[in-house]
Amino acid sequence: MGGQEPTEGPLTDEELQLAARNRGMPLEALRYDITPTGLHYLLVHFDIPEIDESSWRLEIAGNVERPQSLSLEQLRNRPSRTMPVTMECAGNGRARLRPRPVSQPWLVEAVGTAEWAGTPLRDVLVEAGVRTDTAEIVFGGADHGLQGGVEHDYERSLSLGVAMRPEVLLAYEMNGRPLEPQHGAPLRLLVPGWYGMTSVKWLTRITAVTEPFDGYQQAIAYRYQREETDPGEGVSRMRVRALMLPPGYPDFLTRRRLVEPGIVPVRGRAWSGGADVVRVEFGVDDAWTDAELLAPLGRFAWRGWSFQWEAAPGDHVLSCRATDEAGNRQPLQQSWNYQGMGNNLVQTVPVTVGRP
Ligand SMILES: Nc1nc2c(c(=O)[nH]1)N[C@H]1C(S)=C(S)[C@@H](COP(=O)(O)O)O[C@H]1N2
Ligand SMILES: [Mo]
Repeated sequence: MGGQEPTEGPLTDEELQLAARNRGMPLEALRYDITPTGLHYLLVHFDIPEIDESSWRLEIAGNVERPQSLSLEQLRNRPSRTMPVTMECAGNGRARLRPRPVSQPWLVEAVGTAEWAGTPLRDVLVEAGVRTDTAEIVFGGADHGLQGGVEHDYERSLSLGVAMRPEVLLAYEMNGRPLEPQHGAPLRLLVPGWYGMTSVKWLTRITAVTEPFDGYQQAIAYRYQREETDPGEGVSRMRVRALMLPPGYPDFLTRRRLVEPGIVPVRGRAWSGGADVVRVEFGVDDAWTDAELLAPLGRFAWRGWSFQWEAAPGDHVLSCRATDEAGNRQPLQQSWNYQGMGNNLVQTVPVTVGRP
């Protein structure tokens, strides 16, 4: 994210390496309310760190009255909360931009919904006695690497106000099981509604600071920039988006879908980090009709939708387009930015109806 010039050409070796390490959610997994853990998307910047859970501690320090050093058992003995939360990578959609920002080349599949369990961060901060002149809380991971020429641990910050929101968790379980190594074991931050980079995995340090945090993953990566020299604006909440389960069956190489003519039930999911999803439109060759919305799964989880498509023989392009309560609606044209962040351009699914 950052540091490499955008390109128009085929995938680079660097992008292919990243794509082979970091899986997306296969779109047929949109059929599940809760994404099975092995189908949830994954993004690991550096290496999965080696952590000994028996000696692991969460250190809470900085601008606090009572610094803390908490074991996993102490955290598990605190009040717990479980909730379905949809998480999406801020880079989802990047590979559809032209020119293409060079980084993890997601198309649309960097999303998943899990039942996360943990203890609310807020009470832990209150017990540590965070001082009132605190500007931000910095969350440090145990993973380490080089990005954009800068050596660092993966670290991100939140304003004190966001960190104190009741839905923000120190999460130790995903889908009823302890976190798996790739998802941040033994503990991660979970910030519902925000793009995934906020939810720091392999969490080991929480530090209250009085000045805005200027670490690499905060001040340089994850910014909406017009160009490399533009300081840009920080990426935060997930933009509104709908996805569909591609109907019919795929051609192996092109992924074009093949369906029989007649009524084809199409379903999908829609979410927004800013407000509730209130509308999904289904598009066939640029003609749009409202889809039916299903009951929400939870305040911070995606919402199902369905549409009965009358498929006429021939080649078609299907799409879906969500709108949230705040009036945000997915764009039909790309809105380009240098790092390829937050590209919620509508999904398009090429389909052949009848024998090709
Ligand atoms: N410590 C640490 N936390 C991290 C990351 C990372 O590389 N290191 N990746 C972030 C990004 S960019 C995303 S999108 C989510 C992905 O979470 P998942 O792999 O559990 O789906 O984790 C975030 N937390
Ligand atoms: Mo991400």
